[in-house]
Amino acid sequence: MTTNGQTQQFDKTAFKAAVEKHLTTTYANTPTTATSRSWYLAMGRALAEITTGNLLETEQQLAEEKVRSVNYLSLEFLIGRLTGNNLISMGLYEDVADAMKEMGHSLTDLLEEERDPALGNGGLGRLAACFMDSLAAQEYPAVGYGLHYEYGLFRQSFVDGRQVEAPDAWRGLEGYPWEVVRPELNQTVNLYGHVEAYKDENGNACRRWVPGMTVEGVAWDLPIVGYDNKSVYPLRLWECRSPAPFSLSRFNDGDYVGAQYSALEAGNVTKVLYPNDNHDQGKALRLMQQYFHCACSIADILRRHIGAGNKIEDLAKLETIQLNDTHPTIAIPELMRILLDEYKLGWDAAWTISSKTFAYTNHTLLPEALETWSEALIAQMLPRHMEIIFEINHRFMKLVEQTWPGNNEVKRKLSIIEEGSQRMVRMANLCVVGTYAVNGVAALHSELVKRDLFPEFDELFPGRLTNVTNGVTPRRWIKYCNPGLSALISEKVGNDWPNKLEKITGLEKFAEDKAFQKRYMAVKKENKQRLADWVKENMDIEIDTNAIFDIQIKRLHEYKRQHLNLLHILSLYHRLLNDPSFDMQPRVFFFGSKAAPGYALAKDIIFAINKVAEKVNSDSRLGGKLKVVFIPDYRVSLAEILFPAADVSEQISTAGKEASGTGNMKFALNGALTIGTMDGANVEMREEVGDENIFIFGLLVDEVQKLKEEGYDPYRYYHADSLLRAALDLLETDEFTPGKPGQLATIRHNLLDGGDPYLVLADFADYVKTHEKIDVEYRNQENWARKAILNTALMSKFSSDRSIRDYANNIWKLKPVNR
Ligand code: GPV
Repeated sequence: MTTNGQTQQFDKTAFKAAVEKHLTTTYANTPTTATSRSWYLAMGRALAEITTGNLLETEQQLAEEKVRSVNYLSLEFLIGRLTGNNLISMGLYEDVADAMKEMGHSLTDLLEEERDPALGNGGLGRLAACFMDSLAAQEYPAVGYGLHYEYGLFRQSFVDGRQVEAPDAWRGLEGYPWEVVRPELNQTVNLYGHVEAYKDENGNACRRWVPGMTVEGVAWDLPIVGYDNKSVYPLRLWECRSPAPFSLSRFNDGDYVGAQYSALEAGNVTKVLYPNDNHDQGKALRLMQQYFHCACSIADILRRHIGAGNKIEDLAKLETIQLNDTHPTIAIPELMRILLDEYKLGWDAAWTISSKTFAYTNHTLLPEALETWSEALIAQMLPRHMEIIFEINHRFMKLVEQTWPGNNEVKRKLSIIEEGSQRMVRMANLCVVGTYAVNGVAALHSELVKRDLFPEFDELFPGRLTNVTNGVTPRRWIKYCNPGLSALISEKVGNDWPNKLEKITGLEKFAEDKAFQKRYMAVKKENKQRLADWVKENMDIEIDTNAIFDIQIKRLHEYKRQHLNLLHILSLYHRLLNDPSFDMQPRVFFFGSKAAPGYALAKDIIFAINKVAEKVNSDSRLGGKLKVVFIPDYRVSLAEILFPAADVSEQISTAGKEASGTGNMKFALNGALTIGTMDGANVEMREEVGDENIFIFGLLVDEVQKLKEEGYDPYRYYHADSLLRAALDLLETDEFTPGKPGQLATIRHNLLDGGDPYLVLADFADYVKTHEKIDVEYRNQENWARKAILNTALMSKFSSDRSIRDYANNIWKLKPVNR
């Protein structure tokens, strides 16, 4: 029996009985015939009994105490597998491992049965998951609101080197053991129709939405388990259902079958996650998802608020709503609509509440990612919301006129409505106007938000634009994924570092300690072996753990410059084959990345890397010095193997383009050295570890801007640098695609003649030179060990616990509530 956070005491006998009960009654299996999958499911259900109980108790306590909470609205929560992580938070990992062993099963094997819930694309969705973990670990009252997609991010495979997408039915046939449906929290969501004017009982002119269709929102709760405490918060995911025929107009017209048919279509709102990262596609179904998410979430927030006996006027005192990028912006006019049309508040009273309730996080400056929706589309799907947006803008334009009288240029720039052949609603502008705080996600990014994206807004609303530097949860990203390193850290600094990451700084004094260096590097070696074993088993590629493991794992995007990495690999290939004096440490380059299905160049880059890998890995002339491994279907559970195994972390975006990055932090915490540009959070990581312990290269933000103004000429670099020329020209040949020259030429063409906005060739020479430095530094293993240890020791700033405290103290004004 053990005492810990989530259970008063763990009763092993009772737990085993609960597992067996679920095995037989929930999953219709017997202990003798059940597969590992059934055992995993039964174990998950037995554990979820504990967390669901604690979730309900937490919910009730917070409602009774009338405490202030944050509501984190996000279209994506990339939570990854929950079982192993929840066991750690519950303090039950060892106990449950014992219990399952007594039942004849290895816990680690059972954990492999869980399919990743991939309800997000990349950094933005994973950040939301880390933030929920940190809110619960520190007991800041919170509810996460997202969508219960039937299919998460697609599963990726390679066919002849090309990405192929398949649906990701993450729940399987049996359903996900950690989720519980909450039918009493159902919501009804309206769509389409028109707005009508009417007079209320006092003769006041009012307006109301007469919807054309309704759909049902079903709430599914996943438990966010507080580490080492008794709090469990809900991650509430809405599923769209359309159980009844509900095209009201067609139904009333007697078109019964037609009404049913469109109801079926509406039932598809939460079918699938849009697979775009940092890119706005402008599809009507996506707007419907966004509104469905916001309507359900706002209604649920109001249900909780009013249900606990609070007045609507006190909403902003007790609730704050964080918008994770602009994806949930439509929540602003939705709350306004409810306050105006349902609670009958006047505009000013409603606006005061709404604009003090919402805050907004900006995650990108990339123009193609800044969302706009056509007025026509919004007016058709959400007619009353379009009216409210116009009214918000009308009043805002008056403020702009007062501040800059007669200046139409600034009006055009700041307006929520973009004029043009078709008028568009700029969601970011609506967010800045309609919230009390706007933050970027790293110091550099937040400065650029003020300087380049919203300079006039910063003047108009001084203090509204701020920074909260991102972070990652040390529970999943060290303790769970790197048990070897965790044991070593605990031995040196005590075992409370997972929720007090400042403690990890205590490792600094062991950086020079030879014995410690050996043990630290031995852990790294074990982690490299774990990855090598995975690669052998799943891809049948042999790799040597003495090689430098150089890893780039992130979504595929031109701005992240996987093709710069590829050019470096091609340059090494060229030198190994053509320069007898050239020597290098053996290196394995790993990639893990999904391309948006419609992003042709990104898919071409995947194809090129795979083709280069095929050739390089079997080319005996290279003497095993160079290997390339593109891990298929990169996802959170593979990230957990990759981060701990890295020697070198690739963070090579064009300066000014990566808002923060969070993989960079996970690598450094796990003792990889970064090769990176002065971009996003790399800048702050350099501040923490010092210039000697990070490999910085490339143009600075201002140099990028200057070069663009002067006119970037890729051929200048091509003609001046024979190595670059050799690398690029290899892409024209059939070296990697025997008998089919030109198959990789699109990349070369894009970089030389495509007006590459990411200046890949401009950073190539410095990138290569910096990699040569890495090669030299790695040869001295004591030197490398010292730097790696210092990276782990000096990363405490990048705990998402610190990020959440920044939000709580500086933006949300939120206090922890201990259970
Ligand atoms: I906007 N981000 C993302 O993953 N998807 C998006 O659609 C958008 C932003 C990312 C940024 O690219 C990263 O730099 C950042 O670290 C992350 O959001 C979390 O803030």
